[in-house]
Amino acid sequence: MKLYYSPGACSLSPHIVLREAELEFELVKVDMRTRTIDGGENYRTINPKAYVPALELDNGELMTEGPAIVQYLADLNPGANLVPPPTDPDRYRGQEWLNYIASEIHKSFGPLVVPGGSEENKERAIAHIHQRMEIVRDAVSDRDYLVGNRYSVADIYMYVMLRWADMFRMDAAGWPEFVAYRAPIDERPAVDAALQAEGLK
Ligand SMILES: N[C@@H](CCC(=O)N[C@@H](CS)C(=O)NCC(=O)O)C(=O)O
Repeated sequence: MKLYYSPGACSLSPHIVLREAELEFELVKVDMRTRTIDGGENYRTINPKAYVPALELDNGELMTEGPAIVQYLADLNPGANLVPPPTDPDRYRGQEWLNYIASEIHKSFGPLVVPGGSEENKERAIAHIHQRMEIVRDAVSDRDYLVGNRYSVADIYMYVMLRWADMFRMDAAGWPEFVAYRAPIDERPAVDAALQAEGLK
């Protein structure tokens, strides 16, 4: 398998999952400015959506959308326990979180990265992200992880969002509940290896 990624982007989430699940993979870096990969190939010809992450399966098919990719990868190695099995209600609670993080948090960062965005729009986006993150903060205030109190792909996705909150110096990054929630994830060897491989450490 090949993971198309950009350092520190949301593709870090499937990258960590690949390592947690001990799967074999190759990393392919996408230059998001030129939308090319090493060697100059146009990324749009590989992924018409032109964004990361994208996962090329061993049969050549392409899978996109982070929440789908992480669940697929987790299912490839059930022994890694990164998603509950089908019919377990916690599997769908995990999907609830993945969807919440994708649509309510991840996409809300948009105004912060739009070139030339106004300060007013950025402040509004930050206030909105804080409001959405409060829901997650409250969920982890009396537990270690989001689903069934065991580390899962939802935590990995949220971890990437917390790294972004930190990068944009948002207050949420310092909320004690998030500091406590994030600390053991920071310590995981798979997380460390992914950060090193993306040149983030
Ligand atoms: N819906 C996609 C969104 C992916 C996405 O927003 N990727 C960002 C990096 S975190 C990106 O490549 N942005 C460049 C662009 O949208 O053109 C997913 O959940 O995988």
